[in-house]
Amino acid sequence: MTGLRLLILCALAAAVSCAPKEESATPPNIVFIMSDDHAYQAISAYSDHLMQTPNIDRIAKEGMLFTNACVTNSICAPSRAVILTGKHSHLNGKIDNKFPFDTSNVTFPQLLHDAGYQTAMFGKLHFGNSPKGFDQFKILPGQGTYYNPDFITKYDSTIRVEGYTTDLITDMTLDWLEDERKDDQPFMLMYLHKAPHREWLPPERHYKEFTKKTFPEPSTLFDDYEGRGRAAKEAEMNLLTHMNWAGDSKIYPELMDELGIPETAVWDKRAFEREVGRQTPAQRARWDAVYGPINEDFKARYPSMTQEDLMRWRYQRYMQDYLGSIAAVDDGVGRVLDYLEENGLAENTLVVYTSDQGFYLGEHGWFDKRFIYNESFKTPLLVKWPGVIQAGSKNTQMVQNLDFAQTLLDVAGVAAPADMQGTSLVPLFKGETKNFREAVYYHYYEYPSVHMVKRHYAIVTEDYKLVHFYYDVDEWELYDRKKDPDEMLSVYDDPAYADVVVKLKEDLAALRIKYKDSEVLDQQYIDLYNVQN
Ligand code: SGN
Ligand code: CA
Repeated sequence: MTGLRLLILCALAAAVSCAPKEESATPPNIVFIMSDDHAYQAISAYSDHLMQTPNIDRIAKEGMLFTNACVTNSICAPSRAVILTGKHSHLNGKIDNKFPFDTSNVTFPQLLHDAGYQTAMFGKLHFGNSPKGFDQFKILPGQGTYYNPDFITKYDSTIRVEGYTTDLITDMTLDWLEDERKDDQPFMLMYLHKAPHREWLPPERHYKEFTKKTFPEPSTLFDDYEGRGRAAKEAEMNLLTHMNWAGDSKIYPELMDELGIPETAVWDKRAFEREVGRQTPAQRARWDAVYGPINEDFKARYPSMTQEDLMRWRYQRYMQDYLGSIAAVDDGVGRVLDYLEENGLAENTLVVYTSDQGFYLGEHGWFDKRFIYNESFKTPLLVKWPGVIQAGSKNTQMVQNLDFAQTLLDVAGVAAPADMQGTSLVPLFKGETKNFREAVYYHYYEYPSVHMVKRHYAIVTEDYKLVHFYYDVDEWELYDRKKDPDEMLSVYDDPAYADVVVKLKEDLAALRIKYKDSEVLDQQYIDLYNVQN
């Protein structure tokens, strides 16, 4: 071999061995997309019986669909606190929507920022304080509104922007990518929708379309809550009896008076004004052109409607608005994915789509969340990461929102603090199939409060769910997840399950120790809650 040939070969070998090194030396960008109250039942990658979500589905087509992702505490701000801190609610302190978030918690965006990531957040945070570790943010105050919303900006001013919230959050996200993103830094972007949170208000293009549709009813719409304990019976989230007429079903307050329909909650009509009343006269006229005839039709039918008819009507009204507001989220996700592709960013960007928790779409006759029962315990999770996650893959492991912080730190090559309590999902992204974990721990606190879902903690395995409701009850429930996927019958007192109960109680006690939860903490949070309320 001549000297020259040897030189060329060496240079080639060096180039080849260098190539992967160089790639792994460029940390991937992260786009974390989260919506608020988006049920997995309303994502066509999971099931298309209600609607099509072609853009959200793209993430699963090009990446991985998690079919058993769940939360640790099914409510908005606590879920967000778990996601940011990688710690259960009882340790990060944000046990419910009312407690302020303790900003001395270390969050994963702060760590990514310290490690050289450019960071930005747009949309709903719901903490009562601004996020730390962000180069840029525009967030909705509290729950935010759908039409002509206010935003809190990084520089503490509040701006009011005309338009539809979901589209505005998307515009802000795209503007940041276009105008502020730096080429020489990886970025971590949190794109956080308010939709489809109550009161479920779609943009004009979608309310026109969705108010004409009829949706299949869930088999448990007329659940009578027999077979379970007091918690399910006493919860206040039934479509027929607890949904607001004006605020939720969009019956005009004047028509309620005319028909003699009382407010469901004392803030029923106020909720309508708060949202619908925010529109400009021109927006309102277009809204009335669609919702006016719905009110007329209801007025004509109401006198002859049975309770069953009313339940069915309210379910359809609910789905039309809820799913219509998701259609706009899907449009926005499509615009962001297109931007990444068109600007050469898609290849080195990990994209997550999730929700802060699941939601009831009429299952058990309910709306809202909070319970550990499936529809609110599970949450959508779709992740794409070109070159790492195999396109079109599915994962059935019990992963939790508790895992997100460590996962995203791992993706970026940043060490996670030892006191974070989740586990990185990166091995799962790479195709690891061995059992990820045996059981997950769950703890819900916000009671007594809106919807009246009792405090409970639980252990969930592939096969069972063992739940302890406490505070003003002391009741246990056990569900056989394989035999009773709709969770209609607690088998806690069934002698056939006596051994299962014993074993799961031991495992639950061990999980409480592992995650540093305890009866002492339960009581402390009850005392604190009572002081606050
Ligand atoms: C509001 C809603 C409730 C909802 C909570 C918490 N009522 O109070 O239905 O459970 O927020 O939601 S509303 O008519 O005022 O919207 S969360 O997503 O913030 O946890
Ligand atoms: Ca929520």
